[in-house]
Amino acid sequence: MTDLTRRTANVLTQTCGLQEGDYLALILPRVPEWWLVAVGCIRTGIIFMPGTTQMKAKDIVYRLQASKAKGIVTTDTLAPVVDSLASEYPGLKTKLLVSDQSCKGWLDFRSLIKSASPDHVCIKSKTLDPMAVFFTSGTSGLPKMTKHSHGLALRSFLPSCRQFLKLKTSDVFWCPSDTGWIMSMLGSLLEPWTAGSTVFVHHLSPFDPKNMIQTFFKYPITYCLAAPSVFRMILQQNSTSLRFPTLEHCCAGGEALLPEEQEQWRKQTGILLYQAYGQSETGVTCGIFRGMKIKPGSMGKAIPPFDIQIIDDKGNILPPDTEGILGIRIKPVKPLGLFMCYENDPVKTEEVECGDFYNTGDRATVDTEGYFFFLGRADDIINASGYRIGPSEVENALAEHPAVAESAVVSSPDPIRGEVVKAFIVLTPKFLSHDRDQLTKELQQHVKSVTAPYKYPRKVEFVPVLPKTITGKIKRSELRKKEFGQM
Ligand code: BCO
Repeated sequence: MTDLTRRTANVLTQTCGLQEGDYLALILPRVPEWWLVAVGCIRTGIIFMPGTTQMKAKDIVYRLQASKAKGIVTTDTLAPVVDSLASEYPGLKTKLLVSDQSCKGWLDFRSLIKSASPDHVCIKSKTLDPMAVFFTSGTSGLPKMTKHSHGLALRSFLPSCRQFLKLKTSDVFWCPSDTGWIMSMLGSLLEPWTAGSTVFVHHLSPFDPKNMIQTFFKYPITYCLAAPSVFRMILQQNSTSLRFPTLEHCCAGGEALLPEEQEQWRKQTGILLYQAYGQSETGVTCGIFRGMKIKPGSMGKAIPPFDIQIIDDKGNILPPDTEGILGIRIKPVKPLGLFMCYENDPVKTEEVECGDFYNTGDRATVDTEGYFFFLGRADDIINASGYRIGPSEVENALAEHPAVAESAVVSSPDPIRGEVVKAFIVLTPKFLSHDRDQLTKELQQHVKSVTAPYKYPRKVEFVPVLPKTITGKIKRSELRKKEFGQM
């Protein structure tokens, strides 16, 4: 890694001419080059922006424009998509291809690192210098650029943070999260790297829970950190045995986990399923530390240096066992590893400040022993199988289809994915007589083709009108409450 990331740093700065502070889109699947480019960027101060390979042209061009990216690293599948965006975003100074094939106008990363010099001196970055940007969905508008400093990486070295995963050098750690998410940055890179553990990587293309089961039997994996949906999907396979030979510890994060699911996992695998909580803005901030008593349904205790409190909408701390907003203290001192800001968006950055706290937008309670219990989102954001999805992103995609007069997208409960995206659609007159099943499939396919497919509405309901306020605003909360049987 030392040799290869030094070479990568030289490719990025010398061959590509990128400099400290430049933005680089990093859109790769689980291939070694993802690790090399991320660490190469850390060495050089180039700000990298991981993104899922599920992204479509619209998602990519938005990210390039919003960040004014100077470079991109991607695969031969996405290279033609990037080329098709040249007129919309002419600012790319460098395009690096990770492939065994060549592509006109693209630099061949694999051959460049072979010939690059293995000597490189890291920049003297400061803790609070920018390191990476993760795009994260909001209730409205396009995804926000969540900017993180080098503090995100340094946090993994803190003894207090190490207490959470308690990784050992003998651990073989598998975090199957997509390389576009902060969970992968922590679980596949920063945490095992700083602890000296072995990282286990599987291409997982496509994701198949049967394949995951076989992998646990075949390789000496000791530790797995994944979204609860992954563990649920494994349980759903009705395998004859889930007694994995080397697996010792499992932790679920990214979405809510039910006590029944924890119990089912324990019964079938003989291993406890721990919980963690975090966001793109925060990394993992709360969790059941390895060896700590599990309280069913709890996502654990605050991981120092994070001071987490349940607050009201003015930032006042609420007493134990009272429902409120999950707040992370940012004043007088912002904890190491919390995001710096939403880049180019001081208004949204300020909006999430609530007194002395960062308002996570999540509702929760805390008991007298400091265990937190997740209750749900305070806004319209959907968390489907660990993906944070903004309703307007899906509504905008639907609006491009001629059958859709208007739509409202909300979260709906699902036994496997926790929540799924549901679209309530008012049809245009021309499509009123169309076959509804056929139309549902067509609209789902349409969303998959214009934006990252994980956002597509798995449930669709055609309605004559949408509930609205007197000022004409769609009442998503009313629809959501109906889905969850609260009305
Ligand atoms: O289910 P369908 O087949 O109808 O559709 C799926 C895919 O087949 C499809 N798709 C994928 N790539 C495509 C494509 N379609 C067209 N073109 C392509 N290139 O789109 C749908 C994608 O949905 P999915 O990703 O949920 O699919 P899947 O395979 O069922 O995966 C299940 C999970 C559980 C593996 C997946 O949902 C997942 O990885 N979830 C976890 C997400 C995660 O890691 N979240 C953490 C975020 S960071 C965070 O929360 C902070 C915590 C510290």
